[in-house]
Amino acid sequence: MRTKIKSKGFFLSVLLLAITIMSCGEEGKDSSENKLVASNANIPVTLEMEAELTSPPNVPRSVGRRKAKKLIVNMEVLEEEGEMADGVSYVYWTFGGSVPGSFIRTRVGDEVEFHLKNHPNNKLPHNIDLHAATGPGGGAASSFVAPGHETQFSFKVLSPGLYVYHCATAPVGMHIGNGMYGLILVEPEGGLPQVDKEYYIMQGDFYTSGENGDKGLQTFNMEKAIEEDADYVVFNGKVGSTTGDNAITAEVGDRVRLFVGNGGPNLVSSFHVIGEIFDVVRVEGGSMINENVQTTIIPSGGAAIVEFMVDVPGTYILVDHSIFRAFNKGALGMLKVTGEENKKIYSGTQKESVYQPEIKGDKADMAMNTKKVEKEAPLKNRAERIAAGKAVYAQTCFACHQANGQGVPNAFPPLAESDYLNADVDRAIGIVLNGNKGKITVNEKEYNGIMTPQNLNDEDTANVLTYVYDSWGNSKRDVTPDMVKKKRSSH
Ligand code: HEC
Ligand SMILES: [Cu+2]
Repeated sequence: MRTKIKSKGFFLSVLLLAITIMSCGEEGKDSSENKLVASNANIPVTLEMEAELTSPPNVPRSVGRRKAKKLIVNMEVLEEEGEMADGVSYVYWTFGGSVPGSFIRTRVGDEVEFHLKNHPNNKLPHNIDLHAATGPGGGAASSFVAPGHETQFSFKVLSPGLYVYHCATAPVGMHIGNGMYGLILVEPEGGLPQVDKEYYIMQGDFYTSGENGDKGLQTFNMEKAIEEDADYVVFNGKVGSTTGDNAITAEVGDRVRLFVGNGGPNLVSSFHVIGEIFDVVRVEGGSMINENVQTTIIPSGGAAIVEFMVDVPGTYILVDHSIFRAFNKGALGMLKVTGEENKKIYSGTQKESVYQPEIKGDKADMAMNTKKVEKEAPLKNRAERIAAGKAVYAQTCFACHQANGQGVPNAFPPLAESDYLNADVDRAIGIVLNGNKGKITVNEKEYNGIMTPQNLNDEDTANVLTYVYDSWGNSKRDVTPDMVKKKRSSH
């Protein structure tokens, strides 16, 4: 559609429009949009300035009322080793040293003079395709650059919206899969409405030589990438980029705007913030506005702008609601909101009491039967108890502490080789029985989360802890139902 604008057809339609404004109605929305974009091509630029570039989660200052300018973008490609997850490293290919790459903020009518510099220490040639640019390859054809070289091209920014840029050098999927993507925002004349907080979040999927959690330096795995079998799905390039101390923040009453992109290379994101409703979504980063949205879809190579007011303090979790990606592959971030409670909007737990419905008829028999079975076959030997504990773990603890007890950085502490666990068995029993909140330090890292009571009986509690102590380099000690019973009654 946009190429049409620049063709003769466009001039013809302008001519027609000049002759009769009535024709506008017949040609419909398409032509009025074309007219707008075409007139953006004629916005004059006067001064020149260097673009402010920021790494995630930050964004440059808004354009506000500034006039269109010649905007000079100096972007450096860096191939650098970074951390994918705790103890897992990866050689990222980046625009500007971060994944996603530096955020570029422009307005319609800007004439972007793009300088792409390929650092001499890099090993490969790269280029850039900006979805905000109109022209062959979005700039890719003009920006191919070898290590130790710089290329320059320029483009006129025609259409407002939030756009992805990425490397388009063959094999394209590999360059994108190694982190070569970012966002470029084109604000309309006069800028987007002012908000209190703005952040830059971009999802990406990664395919590594080892499995998720395998330590050490990981390399790109082409077969898994082709199968779309991601080991990591993350926000801002790594597991935990936006959790714990790295969480983005706001205060009660703030209006928050998230510029959310998806670099892919493969997966479509179902972007959701747990505990919030998006007041406004600029769908696919374009001009269409949707309101009161729970989850918005962000295609690979696409973006969305979401906005919401934060009314109640607390931690809001950003996820790809394809939820195993969030809890098992890393697509999880946090927005921490501080300020006054508002009990009218959210009460917190008002009451907690025992719920024990009367069991009648068949169900009662069944319940008694199970009890009988439990009594008839007590698990005496250690191997049996560990096996039973493993099953409890898979049902109850796994979601937070993860399959191999490795936890989730800044969110859920590890149970594997946990100094905290091994130091005090009585305390560990207490945590499983009663939950835990407040700051604790596990293996020199601080956690400040909430573990709820697990509602397990003495037997299951003993078994799961015996399993945990027996696994992943822990101290191998036994936890018996009697120990649990004693702890329970001492409470
Ligand atoms: C909903 C998530 C969640 C579940 C489910 C969960 N935990 Fe936790 N667990 C946590 C959090 C969060 C903490 C840290 C609490 C804090 O910061 O005070 C924690 C802390 C712990 C600790 C102490 C810290 C350490 O790493 O040694 C132990 C032991 C533990 N959990 C065991 C278990 C066991 C066993 C189960 C299953 C029966 C379980 N947890 C289920 C979230 C969870
Ligand atoms: Cu590249």
